[in-house]
Amino acid sequence: MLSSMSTAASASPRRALSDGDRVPALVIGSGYGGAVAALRLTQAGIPTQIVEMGRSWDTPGSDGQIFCGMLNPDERSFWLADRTDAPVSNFIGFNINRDIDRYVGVLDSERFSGIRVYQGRGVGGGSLVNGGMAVTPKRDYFEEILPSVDPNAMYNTYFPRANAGLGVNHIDQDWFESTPWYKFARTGRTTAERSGFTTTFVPNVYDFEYMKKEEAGEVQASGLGGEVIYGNNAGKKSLDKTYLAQAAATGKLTITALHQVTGVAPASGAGYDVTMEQIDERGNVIATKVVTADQVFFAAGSVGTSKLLVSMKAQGHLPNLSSQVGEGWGNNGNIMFGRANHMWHPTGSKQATIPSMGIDNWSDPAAPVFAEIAPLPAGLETYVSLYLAITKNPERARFQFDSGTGKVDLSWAVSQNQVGIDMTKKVFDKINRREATIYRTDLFGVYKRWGDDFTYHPLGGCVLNEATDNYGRLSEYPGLYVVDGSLVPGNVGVNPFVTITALAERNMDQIISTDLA
Ligand code: FAE
Repeated sequence: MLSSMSTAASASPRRALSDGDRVPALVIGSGYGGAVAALRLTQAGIPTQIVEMGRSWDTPGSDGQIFCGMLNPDERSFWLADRTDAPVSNFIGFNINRDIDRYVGVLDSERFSGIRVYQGRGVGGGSLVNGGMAVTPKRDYFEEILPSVDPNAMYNTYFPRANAGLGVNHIDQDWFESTPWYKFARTGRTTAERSGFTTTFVPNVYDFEYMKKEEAGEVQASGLGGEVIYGNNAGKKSLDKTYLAQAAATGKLTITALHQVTGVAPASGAGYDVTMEQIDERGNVIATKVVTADQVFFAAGSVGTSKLLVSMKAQGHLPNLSSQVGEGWGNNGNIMFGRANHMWHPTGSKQATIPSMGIDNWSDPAAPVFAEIAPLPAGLETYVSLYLAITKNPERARFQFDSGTGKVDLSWAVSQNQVGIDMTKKVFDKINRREATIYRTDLFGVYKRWGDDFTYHPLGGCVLNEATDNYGRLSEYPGLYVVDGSLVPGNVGVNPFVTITALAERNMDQIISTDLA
């Protein structure tokens, strides 16, 4: 278990990998799965190389800040895009996106034919851009989705280990009740409870004690300064400050940033050849390298890992991979939407960017919904209650290689979200009837009620005990492992990173003690 949290961002790359290098362990991606793998491998004494396509977010820009805020996005906001692509794209008839220079920004909205998938890019992966909501899933649902995993081991050992390693903390409830910064959450709670729904506080990796100091004006404002999806300049325990910093402290980790892995294939002799493209900060390929690794850990996220494996299988580089590779992808039932409150129910011109409360209707079989009461930190009173609903949407999709384009697409269609919308409506139609309020139709386009064409929570594509063995091994290829969100079968009922972290802890325990001892 991690003993202490380093506050120094000491997870910087020490050297870039060179063409022709031979290494013991290579981890593709530096999000939750990759950070856990790197820490446990380095602690076991194994020199470990992380290869990450995004940049290392440790150097300030010309404004003295590492990240840009949500109300003034610049090139640092989006991954190689000419225009921002904010999830809440419109307001009262206006598109609020703006043109930016193409740059290796921190948030990607990767477009497939039927869905946009938001992902973090950089050393720390999704932890750099997410809301920090750190939720352990309900045990009965976890047992339902992953029946091959021993729940006692998860709930007694690995979830507690993940929570400690991530630095999860709880909001001071007295402060929550009094601060103007959570007025939006209290309004969301009042209206939910008046319709008979249950609300719950949600733990977070944002340091709530730091946030109190922000309110007092004692420290730099971040969660109270309009920062989250394009990065937090302070306050958040992202992976570069927790797992990755601990791994770097062993002296056995190197991180090669701005390198995108494009291929993995058996090497002549032992191990695997990992092909990667080095890019500059404008996305131009400046070198192609091949590094040979004894062990390769796929931690490129649900989308990144699935795309790589599906294309390697289809192109004949890893032909024996299971036919389950690419299957079982879901969007965690994500639906975003807003309600228009009456003027006597303001949500506040001051809004913390970090969510702290959810509406928990998961146990209702007719409307299994866990809805985060989300902030809309516009800097002015909007009377909008915004929500990100996680629904028990059973729809799944697959990743498929298109030999014509050489690319991998995802078969998800927008219509597959209808079941999630129907579940959401059962809860929020009731609230609207009770409050005599309506849904906003101006936040996700022009007269568009539901943010149903994107997800924050891609899951699956390489499901545990289906595409891999019960510990993430790609058994057809000894030495290849999957450790990220692609192992989770499409839906986990809550925000996913605690589950991804805990599963990675469990699997790495097994892999290190049996395969690498
Ligand atoms: P991830 O963190 O995505 O890491 C994958 C890494 O691999 C990334 O750094 C990629 O740049 C890198 N990569 C990809 N392909 C390649 C390649 N070919 N070569 C080299 N590197 C590559 O994966 N979850 C919560 O639990 N609570 C929240 O409050 C929450 N809020 C969110 C808000 C936003 C805006 C977003 C986008 C996500 C949010 N999530 C939240 C989801 C969470 O961040 C996500 O489930 C995890 O980050 C997934 O972890 P993985 O390790 O699977």
